Amino acid sequence: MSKKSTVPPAAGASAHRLDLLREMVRIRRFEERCVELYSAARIRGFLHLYIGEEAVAAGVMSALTPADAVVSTYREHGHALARGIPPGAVMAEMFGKAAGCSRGRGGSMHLFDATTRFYGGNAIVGGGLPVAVGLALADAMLGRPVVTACFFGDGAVAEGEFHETLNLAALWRLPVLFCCENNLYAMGTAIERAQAVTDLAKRAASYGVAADTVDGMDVLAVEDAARAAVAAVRSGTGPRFLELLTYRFRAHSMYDPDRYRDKAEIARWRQRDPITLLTGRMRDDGELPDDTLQELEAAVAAEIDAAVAFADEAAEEPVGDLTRFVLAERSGS
Ligand SMILES: Cc1ncc(C[n+]2csc(CCOP(=O)(O)OP(=O)(O)O)c2C)c(N)n1
Repeated sequence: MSKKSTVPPAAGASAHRLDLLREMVRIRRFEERCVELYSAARIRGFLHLYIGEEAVAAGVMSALTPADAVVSTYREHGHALARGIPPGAVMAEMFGKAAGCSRGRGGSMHLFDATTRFYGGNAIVGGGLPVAVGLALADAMLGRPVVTACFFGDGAVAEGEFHETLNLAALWRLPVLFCCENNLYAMGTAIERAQAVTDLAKRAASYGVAADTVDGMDVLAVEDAARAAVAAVRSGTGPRFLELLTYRFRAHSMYDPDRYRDKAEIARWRQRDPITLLTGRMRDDGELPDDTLQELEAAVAAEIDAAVAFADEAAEEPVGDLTRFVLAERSGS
């Protein structure tokens, strides 16, 4: 969950569900604002939206401690926000400003923040997997009782890196939680056109990695599964794999005309919108009065307005710094 959110935490018996709802709403509204800013050419380059998949980020992050590490993909705004990177630092990164979490050099696909142990944002499909296994190896060698959560898409399962890293993580019993966000498409390619075995949990299990398939639209189911898996990984029994069945409501990226998906399929998945699902459940349980939801939406809107204002007012990088950070610098230089 967000640690640096400016929105105060909820209190009371249903506080936790409200926190999960707030996290998903923050991610959704942040990205909706990104769409507007992209259309206004304030954000440039590629932009891959996570809209529809928010339950995965909110549920998994809620199961981690601040000491755990997170590795992500190019569709990582939701992971970054749920991990606790301030929205202003994420938005400034989108704007290419020096106050961005990657000093404005990474943009949307390369969010990075060592203080929250968020090790990217990676444009290479499957590219985060070896990074995650390396981090987990380092933590294991240093005797730190922490877990590395690695997010990747179904498309990454077709990459050699997936197989090499799962094999090594299983062989060395490394503390990694593999979180596969199966949204059924890798760009314009449906999973059944690209993968001979579409049951991705089975693929992980073939390496001796305990694997579960979870409803990735149900944040409570995601959180339960993630908590159980994290506890098992932390106890030293080796890596775990979660296949999180989810769906992106928008195109692969802002440049994608999205002609490969059936409109009826999109409409079917929209009926399982993770925010609507949790809202409905909380309402049924008498946990979500209308004014609470309105207050939540207003607080999130204010938080995002502040993030955009921060990014707007932030300075451009000085031209003299343009050749810095190409190579590692000694501290003080
Ligand atoms: C190694 C590599 N091959 C191809 C690409 C081009 N590419 C970018 S995104 C993508 C699809 C990946 O799909 P998936 O892993 O399922 O993630 P999703 O976009 O669905 O979240 C591809 C093939 C790339 N960036 N890196």
